Amino acid sequence: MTITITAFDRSPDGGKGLARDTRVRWALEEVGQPYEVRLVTFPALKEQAHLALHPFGQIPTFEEADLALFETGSIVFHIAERYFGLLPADANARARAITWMFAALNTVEPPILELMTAKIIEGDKPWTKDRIPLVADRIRDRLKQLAARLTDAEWLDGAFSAGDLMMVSVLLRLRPSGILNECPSLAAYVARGEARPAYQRAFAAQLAVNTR
Ligand code: GTB
Repeated sequence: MTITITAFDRSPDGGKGLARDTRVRWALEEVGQPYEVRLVTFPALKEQAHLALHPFGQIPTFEEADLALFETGSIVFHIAERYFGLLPADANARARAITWMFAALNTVEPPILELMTAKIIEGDKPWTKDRIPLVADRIRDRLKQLAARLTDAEWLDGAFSAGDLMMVSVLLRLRPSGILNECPSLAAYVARGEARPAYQRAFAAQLAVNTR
């Protein structure tokens, strides 16, 4: 059955891995599942055909046979559950890997998104200059806690899992801010994720779309 995902017709970052189809592409590459991509323009995101798939008018979505999903957490979890390679077989290890997926999305990503919002969407507001350092410090707190748990391990809990895929995906959005490099062990963790052949294939495919 063909898997089809949606991605930006033109990503604002020029296809450098920051848009969220990257994590879905990466998951599919890790489990060795081929997929097709339907490119969507910004206006088309808010049209009925796309809203029927994604109630918030965003990318990415995932379709396979009669299943349609939105939200990268749900999509990556579904891929990890259905195909071999992203979740350990042991039930407890599996539960911990899933916990790291939630931690990435619910605990680490929110302040990172706040920083993006402060810089990009609210960049011209009078409070932005004062707000950015506060948000940046909240991110630094999370990074310190995460680095304390990771120590010098390669991955968060044993072998690479969907938890690492999600955590690396969330953290790499920090690189342009310089905050990631303040924490060398996490910068190295992200670099290990990006060095995986599956990530490289996902990145190259997204870049190709945006440089066509
Ligand atoms: N919670 C949802 C999920 O995880 O799937 C969030 C999905 C989401 O934010 N999608 C964004 C989108 O469709 C694209 S990824 N936005 C259009 C809209 O809301 O109208 C966010 C994103 C976009 C571009 C860059 N970039 O170019 O730097 C970075 C991140």
